[in-house]
Amino acid sequence: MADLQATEKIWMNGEFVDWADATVHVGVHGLHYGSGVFEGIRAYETPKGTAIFRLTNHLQRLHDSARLIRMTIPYSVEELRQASLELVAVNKQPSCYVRPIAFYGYGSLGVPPRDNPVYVAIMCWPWGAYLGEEGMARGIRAKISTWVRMPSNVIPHAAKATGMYLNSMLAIQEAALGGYEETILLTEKGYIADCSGENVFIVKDGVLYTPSLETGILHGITRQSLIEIAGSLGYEVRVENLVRADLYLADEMFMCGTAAEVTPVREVDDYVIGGPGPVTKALQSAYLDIVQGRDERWERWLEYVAPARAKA
Ligand code: PPE
Repeated sequence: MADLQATEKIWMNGEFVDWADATVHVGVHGLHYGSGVFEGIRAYETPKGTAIFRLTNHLQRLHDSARLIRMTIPYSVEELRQASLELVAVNKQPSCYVRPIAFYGYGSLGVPPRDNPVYVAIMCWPWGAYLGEEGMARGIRAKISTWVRMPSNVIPHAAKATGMYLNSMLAIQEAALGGYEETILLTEKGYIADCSGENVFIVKDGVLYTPSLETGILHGITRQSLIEIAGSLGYEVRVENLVRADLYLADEMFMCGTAAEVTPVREVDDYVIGGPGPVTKALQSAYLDIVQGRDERWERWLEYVAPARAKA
Protein backbone atom coordinates (compact mmCIF):
# COMPACT_ATOMS: atom_id res chain seq x y z
CA MET A 1 0.00 0.00 0.00
CA ALA A 2 1.22 3.41 -0.95
CA ASP A 3 2.15 6.10 1.54
CA LEU A 4 -0.16 9.07 1.62
CA GLN A 5 1.05 11.40 -1.11
CA ALA A 6 0.11 15.04 -0.59
CA THR A 7 -1.70 17.03 -3.26
CA GLU A 8 -2.15 20.78 -3.25
CA LYS A 9 -5.61 21.37 -1.78
CA ILE A 10 -8.19 19.76 0.48
CA TRP A 11 -11.84 20.80 0.47
CA MET A 12 -12.77 21.42 4.09
CA ASN A 13 -16.08 22.75 5.42
CA GLY A 14 -16.90 24.56 2.21
CA GLU A 15 -13.53 25.89 1.12
CA PHE A 16 -10.32 24.78 -0.48
CA VAL A 17 -7.41 24.94 1.95
CA ASP A 18 -3.76 23.99 1.55
CA TRP A 19 -3.07 20.33 2.24
CA ALA A 20 -0.97 21.14 5.34
CA ASP A 21 -3.67 23.39 6.79
CA ALA A 22 -6.48 20.82 6.80
CA THR A 23 -6.14 20.11 10.52
CA VAL A 24 -8.45 19.65 13.53
CA HIS A 25 -8.14 19.94 17.32
CA VAL A 26 -7.29 16.79 19.34
CA GLY A 27 -10.58 17.34 21.19
CA VAL A 28 -12.80 16.56 18.22
CA HIS A 29 -15.51 14.03 19.02
CA GLY A 30 -14.79 11.90 15.96
CA LEU A 31 -11.25 11.20 17.12
CA HIS A 32 -12.33 9.99 20.57
CA TYR A 33 -15.34 7.89 19.61
CA GLY A 34 -14.93 7.00 15.92
CA SER A 35 -18.09 8.98 15.21
CA GLY A 36 -17.70 9.59 11.52
CA VAL A 37 -18.63 8.30 8.10
CA PHE A 38 -16.52 8.25 4.97
CA GLU A 39 -16.26 7.15 1.37
CA GLY A 40 -13.61 5.81 -0.97
CA ILE A 41 -13.99 6.77 -4.61
CA ARG A 42 -11.71 6.59 -7.63
CA ALA A 43 -11.14 9.05 -10.44
CA TYR A 44 -9.72 7.64 -13.66
CA GLU A 45 -8.14 9.05 -16.76
CA THR A 46 -10.44 8.37 -19.72
CA PRO A 47 -10.25 9.31 -23.41
CA LYS A 48 -12.65 12.19 -22.62
CA GLY A 49 -10.73 13.49 -19.61
CA THR A 50 -10.76 12.53 -15.94
CA ALA A 51 -13.97 10.93 -14.69
CA ILE A 52 -15.03 9.88 -11.19
CA PHE A 53 -16.61 6.44 -11.09
CA ARG A 54 -20.16 6.42 -9.66
CA LEU A 55 -19.49 9.60 -7.68
CA THR A 56 -23.16 10.34 -6.99
CA ASN A 57 -23.79 6.78 -5.75
CA HIS A 58 -20.87 7.05 -3.35
CA LEU A 59 -22.05 10.41 -2.01
CA GLN A 60 -25.57 9.06 -1.59
CA ARG A 61 -24.09 6.22 0.44
CA LEU A 62 -22.20 8.80 2.52
CA HIS A 63 -25.49 10.52 3.30
CA ASP A 64 -27.13 7.16 4.09
CA SER A 65 -24.24 6.25 6.38
CA ALA A 66 -24.69 9.56 8.20
CA ARG A 67 -28.43 9.01 8.51
CA LEU A 68 -27.80 5.62 10.10
CA ILE A 69 -25.65 7.18 12.81
CA ARG A 70 -28.17 10.07 13.16
CA MET A 71 -25.71 12.62 11.83
CA THR A 72 -26.72 15.47 9.53
CA ILE A 73 -24.18 16.37 6.89
CA PRO A 74 -24.50 20.10 6.29
CA TYR A 75 -23.87 19.76 2.52
CA SER A 76 -26.16 18.14 -0.03
CA VAL A 77 -25.09 15.31 -2.31
CA GLU A 78 -25.00 17.84 -5.15
CA GLU A 79 -22.78 20.25 -3.21
CA LEU A 80 -20.36 17.45 -2.34
CA ARG A 81 -20.44 16.27 -5.95
CA GLN A 82 -19.40 19.70 -7.22
CA ALA A 83 -16.74 19.96 -4.51
CA SER A 84 -15.29 16.54 -5.41
CA LEU A 85 -15.15 17.30 -9.13
CA GLU A 86 -13.55 20.67 -8.49
CA LEU A 87 -11.04 19.22 -6.03
CA VAL A 88 -9.74 16.68 -8.54
CA ALA A 89 -9.47 19.47 -11.13
CA VAL A 90 -7.78 21.93 -8.77
CA ASN A 91 -5.23 19.29 -7.76
CA LYS A 92 -4.63 18.45 -11.44
CA GLN A 93 -4.86 14.73 -10.82
CA PRO A 94 -5.52 12.71 -13.99
CA SER A 95 -6.38 9.72 -11.79
CA CYS A 96 -6.60 9.51 -8.01
CA TYR A 97 -8.46 8.25 -4.98
CA VAL A 98 -11.09 10.58 -3.48
CA ARG A 99 -11.90 10.39 0.24
CA PRO A 100 -14.85 12.37 1.61
CA ILE A 101 -15.22 12.20 5.40
CA ALA A 102 -17.77 13.69 7.83
CA PHE A 103 -17.33 13.53 11.60
CA TYR A 104 -18.40 15.22 14.78
CA GLY A 105 -16.04 18.07 15.50
CA TYR A 106 -15.01 20.20 18.44
CA GLY A 107 -17.68 21.07 20.99
CA SER A 108 -18.32 18.78 23.91
CA LEU A 109 -16.75 15.49 24.85
CA GLY A 110 -18.71 12.58 26.22
CA VAL A 111 -20.28 9.84 24.15
CA PRO A 112 -23.46 11.53 22.87
CA PRO A 113 -22.59 14.34 20.48
CA ARG A 114 -24.36 17.52 21.60
CA ASP A 115 -23.40 20.90 20.19
CA ASN A 116 -20.60 19.36 18.13
CA PRO A 117 -20.55 20.67 14.58
CA VAL A 118 -20.25 18.13 11.76
CA TYR A 119 -16.96 18.68 9.94
CA VAL A 120 -16.78 17.61 6.32
CA ALA A 121 -13.62 17.23 4.27
CA ILE A 122 -12.70 15.78 0.91
CA MET A 123 -9.13 14.77 0.13
CA CYS A 124 -7.69 13.28 -3.01
CA TRP A 125 -4.32 11.75 -3.69
CA PRO A 126 -2.71 9.25 -6.04
CA TRP A 127 -3.27 5.67 -4.86
CA GLY A 128 -1.96 2.79 -6.95
CA ALA A 129 -2.98 -0.87 -6.81
CA TYR A 130 -4.36 -1.45 -3.27
CA LEU A 131 -2.98 -4.97 -3.01
CA GLY A 132 -0.02 -4.33 -5.30
CA GLU A 133 0.51 -4.61 -9.04
CA GLU A 134 1.68 -8.17 -8.60
CA GLY A 135 -1.48 -9.01 -6.67
CA MET A 136 -3.59 -7.61 -9.50
CA ALA A 137 -1.74 -9.76 -12.03
CA ARG A 138 -1.00 -12.98 -10.12
CA GLY A 139 -3.48 -13.00 -7.26
CA ILE A 140 -2.96 -12.63 -3.53
CA ARG A 141 -2.82 -14.95 -0.52
CA ALA A 142 -5.61 -14.43 2.01
CA LYS A 143 -6.37 -15.73 5.48
CA ILE A 144 -9.67 -16.13 7.25
CA SER A 145 -9.61 -14.02 10.38
CA THR A 146 -10.10 -15.23 13.93
CA TRP A 147 -11.84 -11.87 14.45
CA VAL A 148 -15.52 -12.07 13.61
CA ARG A 149 -17.25 -9.40 11.49
CA MET A 150 -19.01 -6.98 13.78
CA PRO A 151 -22.67 -8.07 13.78
CA SER A 152 -25.17 -5.68 12.22
CA ASN A 153 -26.94 -5.20 15.55
CA VAL A 154 -23.72 -3.83 16.97
CA ILE A 155 -23.12 -1.27 14.22
CA PRO A 156 -25.22 -1.23 11.04
CA HIS A 157 -22.99 -2.33 8.19
CA ALA A 158 -24.73 -0.28 5.59
CA ALA A 159 -23.00 2.61 7.34
CA LYS A 160 -19.44 3.08 6.17
CA ALA A 161 -18.55 4.38 9.62
CA THR A 162 -15.01 5.18 10.75
CA GLY A 163 -15.35 3.34 14.09
CA MET A 164 -16.27 0.14 12.28
CA TYR A 165 -12.79 -0.08 10.81
CA LEU A 166 -11.16 -1.09 14.07
CA ASN A 167 -12.67 -4.50 13.34
CA SER A 168 -11.08 -4.50 9.87
CA MET A 169 -7.79 -3.23 11.26
CA LEU A 170 -7.48 -6.05 13.79
CA ALA A 171 -8.22 -8.61 11.10
CA ILE A 172 -5.78 -7.28 8.49
CA GLN A 173 -3.00 -6.87 11.07
CA GLU A 174 -3.42 -10.47 12.17
CA ALA A 175 -3.28 -11.67 8.56
CA ALA A 176 -0.27 -9.50 7.74
CA LEU A 177 1.65 -10.82 10.77
CA GLY A 178 1.07 -14.30 9.39
CA GLY A 179 2.48 -13.24 6.01
CA TYR A 180 -0.84 -12.97 4.16
CA GLU A 181 -1.94 -10.02 2.07
CA GLU A 182 -5.62 -9.84 2.94
CA THR A 183 -8.11 -11.26 5.37
CA ILE A 184 -11.67 -12.53 5.13
CA LEU A 185 -14.02 -12.08 8.07
CA LEU A 186 -16.81 -14.50 8.95
CA THR A 187 -20.10 -13.72 10.62
CA GLU A 188 -20.82 -15.04 14.10
CA LYS A 189 -22.60 -17.98 12.45
CA GLY A 190 -19.58 -18.75 10.29
CA TYR A 191 -20.75 -17.37 6.96
CA ILE A 192 -18.32 -15.51 4.75
CA ALA A 193 -18.86 -11.75 5.14
CA ASP A 194 -16.29 -9.47 3.54
CA CYS A 195 -12.62 -8.54 3.71
CA SER A 196 -10.91 -5.72 5.59
CA GLY A 197 -11.71 -3.36 2.70
CA GLU A 198 -13.29 -5.44 -0.08
CA ASN A 199 -16.22 -7.68 -0.91
CA VAL A 200 -15.62 -11.22 -2.09
CA PHE A 201 -16.71 -13.40 -5.02
CA ILE A 202 -16.00 -17.01 -5.91
CA VAL A 203 -16.51 -18.92 -9.14
CA LYS A 204 -17.62 -22.55 -9.13
CA ASP A 205 -18.52 -24.48 -12.30
CA GLY A 206 -18.81 -21.22 -14.24
CA VAL A 207 -21.27 -19.60 -11.77
CA LEU A 208 -20.37 -16.57 -9.65
CA TYR A 209 -21.30 -16.48 -5.95
CA THR A 210 -21.10 -13.60 -3.51
CA PRO A 211 -22.38 -13.31 0.09
CA SER A 212 -25.76 -11.68 0.61
CA LEU A 213 -26.27 -8.37 2.38
CA GLU A 214 -27.77 -10.22 5.34
CA THR A 215 -24.24 -11.24 6.39
CA GLY A 216 -23.79 -7.62 7.41
CA ILE A 217 -21.36 -6.62 4.68
CA LEU A 218 -20.85 -3.13 3.35
CA HIS A 219 -23.12 -2.67 0.33
CA GLY A 220 -20.17 -2.45 -2.03
CA ILE A 221 -20.63 -0.32 -5.10
CA THR A 222 -17.99 -2.37 -6.92
CA ARG A 223 -19.77 -5.59 -5.91
CA GLN A 224 -23.06 -4.23 -7.26
CA SER A 225 -21.37 -2.99 -10.45
CA LEU A 226 -19.76 -6.41 -11.00
CA ILE A 227 -23.09 -8.21 -10.52
CA GLU A 228 -24.47 -6.09 -13.37
CA ILE A 229 -21.35 -6.41 -15.53
CA ALA A 230 -21.20 -10.20 -15.03
CA GLY A 231 -24.87 -10.45 -16.04
CA SER A 232 -24.19 -8.47 -19.21
CA LEU A 233 -21.33 -10.85 -20.05
CA GLY A 234 -23.74 -13.79 -19.73
CA TYR A 235 -22.54 -15.15 -16.37
CA GLU A 236 -24.97 -16.38 -13.77
CA VAL A 237 -24.49 -14.65 -10.38
CA ARG A 238 -25.95 -16.12 -7.21
CA VAL A 239 -26.13 -14.03 -4.06
CA GLU A 240 -26.11 -16.51 -1.21
CA ASN A 241 -24.47 -17.46 2.04
CA LEU A 242 -21.08 -19.12 1.71
CA VAL A 243 -18.98 -21.03 4.24
CA ARG A 244 -15.22 -21.38 4.35
CA ALA A 245 -15.21 -24.72 2.50
CA ASP A 246 -16.83 -22.96 -0.46
CA LEU A 247 -13.73 -20.78 -0.68
CA TYR A 248 -11.29 -23.67 -0.31
CA LEU A 249 -13.03 -25.59 -3.10
CA ALA A 250 -13.62 -22.60 -5.40
CA ASP A 251 -12.40 -22.72 -9.00
CA GLU A 252 -11.62 -19.01 -8.81
CA MET A 253 -11.86 -16.28 -6.26
CA PHE A 254 -11.45 -12.51 -6.24
CA MET A 255 -11.94 -9.50 -3.99
CA CYS A 256 -13.45 -6.25 -5.17
CA GLY A 257 -13.73 -2.70 -3.94
CA THR A 258 -13.06 0.83 -5.05
CA ALA A 259 -9.45 0.70 -3.89
CA ALA A 260 -8.78 -2.97 -4.74
CA GLU A 261 -10.79 -2.90 -8.01
CA VAL A 262 -10.84 -6.60 -8.99
CA THR A 263 -7.99 -8.42 -7.25
CA PRO A 264 -7.66 -12.19 -7.79
CA VAL A 265 -7.04 -14.48 -4.81
CA ARG A 266 -4.75 -17.45 -5.42
CA GLU A 267 -4.69 -19.01 -1.94
CA VAL A 268 -6.94 -18.97 1.13
CA ASP A 269 -5.57 -20.39 4.39
CA ASP A 270 -2.87 -22.10 2.27
CA TYR A 271 -5.45 -23.95 0.18
CA VAL A 272 -4.35 -23.31 -3.38
CA ILE A 273 -7.11 -21.96 -5.61
CA GLY A 274 -4.75 -21.07 -8.43
CA GLY A 275 -3.81 -18.02 -10.47
CA PRO A 276 -6.44 -15.74 -11.93
CA GLY A 277 -8.93 -17.88 -13.88
CA PRO A 278 -10.89 -16.98 -17.02
CA VAL A 279 -13.96 -15.53 -15.29
CA THR A 280 -11.87 -13.38 -12.94
CA LYS A 281 -9.76 -12.14 -15.84
CA ALA A 282 -12.83 -11.34 -17.94
CA LEU A 283 -14.42 -9.35 -15.10
CA GLN A 284 -11.20 -7.60 -14.17
CA SER A 285 -10.62 -6.43 -17.70
CA ALA A 286 -14.28 -5.47 -18.23
CA TYR A 287 -14.21 -3.44 -15.00
CA LEU A 288 -10.98 -1.64 -15.89
CA ASP A 289 -12.32 -0.89 -19.39
CA ILE A 290 -15.49 0.60 -17.89
CA VAL A 291 -13.85 2.77 -15.23
CA GLN A 292 -11.28 4.00 -17.76
CA GLY A 293 -14.00 5.00 -20.22
CA ARG A 294 -13.30 2.37 -22.86
CA ASP A 295 -16.82 0.89 -22.86
CA GLU A 296 -19.58 3.31 -23.83
CA ARG A 297 -22.35 0.99 -22.65
CA TRP A 298 -21.55 1.96 -19.06
CA GLU A 299 -20.96 5.65 -19.67
CA ARG A 300 -23.72 6.51 -17.15
CA TRP A 301 -21.36 5.50 -14.34
CA LEU A 302 -18.76 8.13 -15.23
CA GLU A 303 -18.96 11.69 -13.90
CA TYR A 304 -16.51 13.93 -15.70
CA VAL A 305 -14.21 16.42 -14.03
CA ALA A 306 -14.44 19.72 -15.84
CA PRO A 307 -11.32 21.88 -16.03
CA ALA A 308 -10.73 23.80 -12.79
CA ARG A 309 -13.18 26.72 -12.59
CA ALA A 310 -11.48 28.72 -9.91
CA LYS A 311 -8.42 28.31 -7.85
CA ALA A 312 -9.16 28.80 -4.18
N1 PPE B 1 -16.17 -3.97 2.40
C1 PPE B 1 -15.43 -3.15 3.17
C2 PPE B 1 -15.24 -3.47 4.59
C3 PPE B 1 -14.88 -2.00 2.59
O1 PPE B 1 -14.16 -1.17 3.36
C4 PPE B 1 -15.06 -1.73 1.22
C5 PPE B 1 -14.45 -0.50 0.58
C6 PPE B 1 -15.84 -2.62 0.45
C7 PPE B 1 -16.37 -3.73 1.09
C8 PPE B 1 -16.12 -2.38 -1.01
O2 PPE B 1 -16.95 -1.26 -1.19
P1 PPE B 1 -16.97 -0.39 -2.52
O3 PPE B 1 -15.71 0.41 -2.53
O4 PPE B 1 -18.20 0.40 -2.43
O5 PPE B 1 -16.99 -1.35 -3.66
N2 PPE B 1 -13.21 -0.09 1.12
C9 PPE B 1 -12.74 1.26 0.83
C10 PPE B 1 -11.69 1.70 1.82
C11 PPE B 1 -10.38 1.04 1.76
C12 PPE B 1 -9.36 1.65 2.71
O6 PPE B 1 -8.35 0.98 2.96
O7 PPE B 1 -9.52 2.78 3.19
C13 PPE B 1 -12.34 1.40 -0.62
O8 PPE B 1 -12.16 0.42 -1.33
O9 PPE B 1 -12.21 2.54 -1.07
